[in-house]
Amino acid sequence: MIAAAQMGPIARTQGRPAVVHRMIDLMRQAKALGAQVVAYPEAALTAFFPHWFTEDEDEVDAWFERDMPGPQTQPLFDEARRLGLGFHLGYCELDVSAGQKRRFNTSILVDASGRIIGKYRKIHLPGHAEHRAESPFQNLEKRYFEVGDLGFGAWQAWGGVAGMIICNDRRWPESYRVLGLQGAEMIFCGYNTPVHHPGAPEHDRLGQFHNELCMQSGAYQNSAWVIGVAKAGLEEGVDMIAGSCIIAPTGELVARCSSNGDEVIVARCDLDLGRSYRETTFNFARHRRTEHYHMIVERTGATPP
Ligand code: ING
Repeated sequence: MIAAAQMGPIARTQGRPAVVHRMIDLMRQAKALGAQVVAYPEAALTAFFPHWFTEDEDEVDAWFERDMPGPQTQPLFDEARRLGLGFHLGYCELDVSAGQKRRFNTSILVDASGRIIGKYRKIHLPGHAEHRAESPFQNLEKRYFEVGDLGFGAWQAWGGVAGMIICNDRRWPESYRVLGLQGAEMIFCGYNTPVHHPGAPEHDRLGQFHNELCMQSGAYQNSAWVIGVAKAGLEEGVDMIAGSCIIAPTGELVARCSSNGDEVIVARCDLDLGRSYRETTFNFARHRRTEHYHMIVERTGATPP
């Protein structure tokens, strides 16, 4: 059984101990519902600070974790071990090595003993690097994070193969395919997705539809379970979609949150369901013809490419 632990807004003033307390409560609910694994959202420990502009480096760094687990996140690892639960966690990673600071939008998989099984650093950073004063809110991931340098990894976990993507990654088919080519059977994806897209307000009405469309297609086309977990609700003036869901390799959405706050959903994720598709319809070795996937671009007329 896999649980998705959707989280409601985290105020800028809400410290990590209070957030971890909420997360432990969700973990206990997941355990009570029979879960082996619980998945938390992207940037689950703090407000999603890329939604506002600051030039103060110390203020930016305060949103990051230098150690994982650190003193304020250790209680989460301890409770997971006590309950015998594995978990997925999205957080903002400050990596200081050789005197250099590197900042990533990161997620990890942790087993029931508290060991970190695998780490992923977000590759598709949406938004912009410069302050857009005219916008009702920012998306400054290109300013605050480096592009992930670990690739898309897959690890043996919970009786199968597990991988991670983060938020905007879920909109790009390559993210799932690179994991599918590694035989990923469970793909964990946290997200912080505003309802309103300042650059394209006409897209707003389709926010939930696109959220499900991209994860359902990724799941089906790669014969994997996809667990999408939102940080949802009105957070520091930015309304974010909820709709956390668990999607089967069939592409069917088998569980979905009905609130936009802290809420746990679970599904019995039978990995044989994915194998059924991987051995037939999506038997990559038998059916994919990568040698024929070349592109021919013929430009006619004066318009340059
Ligand atoms: N957020 C959003 C996401 O990809 C976005 C940004 C929203 C991009 C809607 C395009 C359309 O869900 C993050 N944090 O990636």
